[in-house]
Amino acid sequence: MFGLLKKSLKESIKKITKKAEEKEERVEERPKKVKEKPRKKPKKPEKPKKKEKIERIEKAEEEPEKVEEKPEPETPEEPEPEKEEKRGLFRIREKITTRRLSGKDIDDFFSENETDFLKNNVAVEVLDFFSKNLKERLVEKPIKRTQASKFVSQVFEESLFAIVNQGEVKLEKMLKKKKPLCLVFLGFNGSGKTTSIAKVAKYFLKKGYKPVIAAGDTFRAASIEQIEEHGRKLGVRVIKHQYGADSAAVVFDAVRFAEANNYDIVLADTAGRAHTDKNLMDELRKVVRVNKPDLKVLVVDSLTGNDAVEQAKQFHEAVGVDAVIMAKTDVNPKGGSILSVCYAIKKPILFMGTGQDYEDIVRFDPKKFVKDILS
Ligand SMILES: Nc1nc2c(ncn2[C@@H]2O[C@H](COP(=O)(O)OP(=O)(O)OP(=O)(O)O)[C@@H](O)[C@H]2O)c(=O)[nH]1
Ligand SMILES: [Mg+2]
Repeated sequence: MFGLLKKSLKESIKKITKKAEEKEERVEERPKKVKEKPRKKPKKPEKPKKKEKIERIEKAEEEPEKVEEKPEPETPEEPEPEKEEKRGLFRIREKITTRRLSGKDIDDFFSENETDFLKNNVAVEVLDFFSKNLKERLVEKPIKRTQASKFVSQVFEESLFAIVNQGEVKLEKMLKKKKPLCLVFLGFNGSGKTTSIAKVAKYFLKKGYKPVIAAGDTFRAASIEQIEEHGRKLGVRVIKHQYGADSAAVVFDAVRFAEANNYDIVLADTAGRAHTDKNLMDELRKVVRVNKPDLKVLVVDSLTGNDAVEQAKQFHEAVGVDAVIMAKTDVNPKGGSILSVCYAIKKPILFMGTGQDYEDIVRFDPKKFVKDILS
């Protein structure tokens, strides 16, 4: 999975590490801290005890010509100049050899490798963020000679994480609070909506929840039969109307059915549409307006390439996407569209589709994803 992106990132880490290693060495000498002995506090002159005091007063009265001697306060110990000298002699100096990258180094790297990233569907705005992030963390930072590769890898990991970590959808927590939950699946033609619904239904069945499917695609020929077939195979109830019926009404009926029959979750299919198709986008707005779904899930075909970002932005603008499913990641060696889509609309990836079987779906874990593409 994402072989090309992995390769590109691995090479990038190597190139930046090499840039750092080629830099002139800087030797910083830091005196090792010498633990100084605490200086002796000057002793306070001892207070004469009460009894002594009275005796002295009495004595003084007897011998008035004698002046009472004040006890000499002890003076603090002056540091001997000899000791100071010794401390200097034994001062251990720690040598650290470091390199520092400049802003130009990072700019040069990006202008040399931009095409490679773009070819892997990493969007320009993601590259800009990435470059800014690398600069903030790498430029003029002392990089220890022996640890350059580790340091650069770590900075890459943190920067990629910042791109894909766009929050989390806590499905199980949501299910505890509200039943039935209503999830509407939307997206471009053929992106993988219907298949993803079947996979998500299986995912919930395995967790012991009761899902019901709404056959909300009343537009495309054979779409109702397709989803009914999934329902039959999975043993999941499908609520349907006729072709050409109002999609919003199908979803509405499915929610009422789920409420009346104690179902946990409604998974609503919708017709595939281009974000440029005004009528179909209006129909989608109506589905959302009437049913107020708990999650509007955009299904993106990860093979779409750079157009995926534009699709995501347009759907988000039209109905407000809450989460994304990236389908067909198993057949996509590029992988950049994952970074690009979640960064473009700042929404979390809920699942990744990893094949054509019902089991081929995984929850998206940003930390694991970053570790995987850097491994
Ligand atoms: N390899 C692979 N194929 C997938 C995946 N998800 C969906 N597909 C395939 O993609 C094709 C389209 O899937 P659908 O689920 O019908 O897509 P859709 O978005 O519902 O399509 P429309 O309703 O026509 O807009 C089918 O052949 C699926 O088997 C996936 O994660 N991996
Ligand atoms: Mg479909």
